[in-house]
Amino acid sequence: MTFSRTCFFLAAVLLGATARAYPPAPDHVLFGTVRDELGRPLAVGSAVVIVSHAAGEIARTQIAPGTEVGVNYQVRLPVDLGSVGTVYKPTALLPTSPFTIRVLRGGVVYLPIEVARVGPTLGEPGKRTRLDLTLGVDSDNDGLPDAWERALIDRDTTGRVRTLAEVKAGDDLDGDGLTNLQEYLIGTYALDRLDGLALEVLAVENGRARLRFTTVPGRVYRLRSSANLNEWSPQSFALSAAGDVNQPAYSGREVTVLEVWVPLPVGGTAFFRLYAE
Ligand SMILES: [Ca+2]
Ligand SMILES: [Ca+2]
Repeated sequence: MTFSRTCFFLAAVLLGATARAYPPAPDHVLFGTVRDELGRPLAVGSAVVIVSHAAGEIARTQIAPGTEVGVNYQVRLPVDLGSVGTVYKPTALLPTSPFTIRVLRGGVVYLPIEVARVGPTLGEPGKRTRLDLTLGVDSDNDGLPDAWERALIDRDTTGRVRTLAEVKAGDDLDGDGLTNLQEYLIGTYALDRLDGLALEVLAVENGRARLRFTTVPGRVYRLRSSANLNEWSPQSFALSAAGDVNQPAYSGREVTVLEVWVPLPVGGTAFFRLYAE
């Protein structure tokens, strides 16, 4: 009896050691921004991202504030290295497994246009993959949802664009240096060259530069700075002339002109870039 129990115990240890090391592998993390058909990032708690494959659901997550700026979903997917022929649990994926993602919002299940175009496959264990998701229909398959393209056509009084085919993701219809896809992402009007992403230096006061830019709801704004135009670093800012320089980003809540303050190096030159997502 003692012998039997001892054998069982040893076997369990060996199996356990095997199972921990191989084939289960570190999770693969999928993350990104889920946007509605007009390009607005979905609000926290307004939808659920569901990942599944042929055998059923793998994981789901709520739209949530991300650990990174501009990220509103993150989901961990169990990975199996596939070394023993069967996966260690039914929901585990092989690194090359196809899977699908759906977004449940307001009782409606959406197949994001990025997933409808190309079925994603998982990457390496322990790695992270950014996969931004867009709700809606993209009938001309250019990455821009029909709803956004139709809204642009409806607002155009000049006759420049009349059909979905005439609104191309890579074109710059208003000549402001931003493609239509970029304007969709940052929420600017793609037929007005004055409505784009611009950063103005208003003044230099008390060792700080006063900068100005326009924000729109749902977009997140960040600055980067450089002394030589080659190396760029994240630049925090203050929201008042004497405020602490501790804002790494600003989340737009309305269409407004925002002024921010950044410290300047003594006797040096500084360059700034504005990013929106
Ligand atoms: Ca389209
Ligand atoms: Ca443009």
